[in-house]
Amino acid sequence: MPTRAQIFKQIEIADNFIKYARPGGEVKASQRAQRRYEKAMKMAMADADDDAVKQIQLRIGDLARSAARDAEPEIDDYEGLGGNIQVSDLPQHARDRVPPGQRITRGWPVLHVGGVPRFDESSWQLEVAGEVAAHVSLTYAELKALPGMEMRSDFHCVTGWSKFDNYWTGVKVTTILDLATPRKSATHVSVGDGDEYTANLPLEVLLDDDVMVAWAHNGKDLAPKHGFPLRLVVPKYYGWKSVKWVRSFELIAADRRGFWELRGYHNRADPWLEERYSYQESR
Ligand SMILES: Nc1nc2c(c(=O)[nH]1)N[C@H]1C(S)=C(S)[C@@H](COP(=O)(O)O)O[C@H]1N2
Ligand SMILES: [Mo]
Repeated sequence: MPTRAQIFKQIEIADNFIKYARPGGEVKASQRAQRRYEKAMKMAMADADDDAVKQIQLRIGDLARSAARDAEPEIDDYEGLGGNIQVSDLPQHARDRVPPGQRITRGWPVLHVGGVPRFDESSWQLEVAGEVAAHVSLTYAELKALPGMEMRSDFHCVTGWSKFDNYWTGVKVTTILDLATPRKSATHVSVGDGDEYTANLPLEVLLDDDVMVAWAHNGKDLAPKHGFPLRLVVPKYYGWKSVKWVRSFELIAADRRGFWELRGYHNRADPWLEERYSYQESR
């Protein structure tokens, strides 16, 4: 019987075909990915592993939709990679900052599903809704008038790259959630980009003082592909929790898996524990 790790190895290979497709090579990459997903599907079915079957189905569905959208090149625009730095070449104090299985990138990869949304300030709003005493809706000007801050943090993507020393400018998420006064019943938050991307986090994680929404990085406005006009930054977890183009915080009374969490990634996503895949959750 195939193990979950073997099934997810196939999924990882498939994902990488898509993520690292060369411009013009998207069709071939998605055919290769399709074959790997099918292989993973056979393995999952042989194991009668219903969770894995559902997760793989979602990914095959994504593949079909992105083909229908004419293979959005933004699925992977691997900009300015500038080479990786070997962990062994880092001084000891910096080595201690690299979670297991990660490598350091000099550039800043761009990673997301779908296209980059256009920013229209006149219709843009940031919503705090759900289990709150007062529904809050902020315009961009109102957001920027809140007490701001700058914070330095490291960023770790589940696909293996880490980017050190990011200076983010923005507002702490607590400042925003406080405006809405979370109800006692609120335990989790579904953070959304206003389209189909969401990530779930425990409320207490979002209330940590290293969690913020940011509009600038290293002193410059974020590029649209990195999340302008606003992105979430959750340094303690893998990058998929740091929702770009963030538009909503929905406070909920129970946990609800987000986009990647439904597709087989770990619900919590602590890079120091290498919580990459959902099959690790039962450990
Ligand atoms: N709205 C949205 N936010 C997203 C994603 C996405 O697909 N859509 N991808 C996530 C993933 S997997 C990572 S690693 C980071 C990447 O941020 P970057 O492109 O600025 O490096 O964004 C996260 N935020
Ligand atoms: Mo990621």
